[in-house]
Amino acid sequence: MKVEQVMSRLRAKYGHEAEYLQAVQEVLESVEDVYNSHPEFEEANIIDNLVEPDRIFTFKVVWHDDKGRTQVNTGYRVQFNNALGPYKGGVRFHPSVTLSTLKFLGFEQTFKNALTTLPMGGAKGGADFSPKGKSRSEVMRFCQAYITELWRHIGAETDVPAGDIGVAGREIGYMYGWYKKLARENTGVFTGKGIGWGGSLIRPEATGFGAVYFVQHMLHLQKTDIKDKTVAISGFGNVAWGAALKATELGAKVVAISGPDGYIYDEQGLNAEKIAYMVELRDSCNDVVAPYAEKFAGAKFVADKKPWELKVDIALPCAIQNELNGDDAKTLIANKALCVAETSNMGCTPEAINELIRHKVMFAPGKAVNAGGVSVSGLEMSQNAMKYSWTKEEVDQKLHQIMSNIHEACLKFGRQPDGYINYVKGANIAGFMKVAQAMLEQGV
Ligand code: 2IT
Repeated sequence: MKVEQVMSRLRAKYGHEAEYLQAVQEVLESVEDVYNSHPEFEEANIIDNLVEPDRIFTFKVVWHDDKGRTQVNTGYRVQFNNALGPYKGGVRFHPSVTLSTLKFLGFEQTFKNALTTLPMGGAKGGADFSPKGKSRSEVMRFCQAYITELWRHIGAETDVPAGDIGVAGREIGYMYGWYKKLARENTGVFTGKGIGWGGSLIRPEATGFGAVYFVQHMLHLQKTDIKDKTVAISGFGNVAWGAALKATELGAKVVAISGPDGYIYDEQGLNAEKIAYMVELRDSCNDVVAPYAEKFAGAKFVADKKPWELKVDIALPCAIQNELNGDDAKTLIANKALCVAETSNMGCTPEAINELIRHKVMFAPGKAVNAGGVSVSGLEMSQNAMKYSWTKEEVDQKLHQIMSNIHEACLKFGRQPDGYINYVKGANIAGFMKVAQAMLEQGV
């Protein structure tokens, strides 16, 4: 396999799908050598088989807004690969969603889910719907219209959706409620469900908690700790919330959060009250962080900028793909940042990743760092199958163990001759080998 040949074939077919091509290229570059040392992979043409999604559903989502007007959006589900288990992955409602977005996310999810070691394949869904400014009943009608189209293609043993940007507990509730009416069954077909009706404890916190546990492993390996470190977080959604909560609990000082309108610099650091306010802002559905600076003295709002210009020890991109670019990476390096952990999926551009690795900054990719979310989704599926639930402590302990195993897998495949850990290589090779081996064993 030659990366350039595969990429030029994909570019000819999918030249307009920039995010998908970016995600595939990163993985292929990481695995090229290992793949080529396994002639049986090449013989079975695993690469061509693995870069194409198994199937894609695209559909029109028609719903009525509060004024009674008909609204039309485009909905998708990309079932990428089920070599390791039922298709599994979140649903994103955001105006930027295209097929390219969901193909990149489904591709990444396949390897991320492999890293968790739980039996889950990879998928992703969503729609170009903007929840911003929508009323509760508009969101409900949209979720119902989305599921009216999708319900036949999902199921507890087939494809298990969950949340992502714009989809949290409320939306999962509406989608699950509608699915039940249509399918006339009550199974664990979604994860991220409410605690009272099949959800798992710790699921809302899991992505952020898992990311901070992973960062702790990275820091401990370099004989340091998150305590007393300054942290910049982007975003103020579910993932940013979990990360802020755990980092603060472990004694770090979270000095920044951000939104589409700009970022907040809070020199004193977040605390429980401020984190609770951040959730209030999110739930308001206005998509702005600026009001934080009006509420808390000493906090500053910087319009239309990202928090990567701040001097911090740790940067956690927690918002969306390609939110940290090459120039941001250069600024962080100049400011002597210790660690950048991608908590959003593909949060850093290839230029940013190259800069960070070239300067030997600790850097880990989303599919390792943010795997805690889907891991607890996997644990929610286990609990649903058992018709039983674990305590908070039990789930948290399992999450700890999974993040520690993922870190070990990254070390195994990512340690460079000079001792630097290339977590991108480590995560990509570990995830890829597992999926490729399963595909080979199951035949075509
Ligand atoms: O990107 C992700 O891993 C998620 N949005 C969570 C997926 C899941 O199935 O819990």
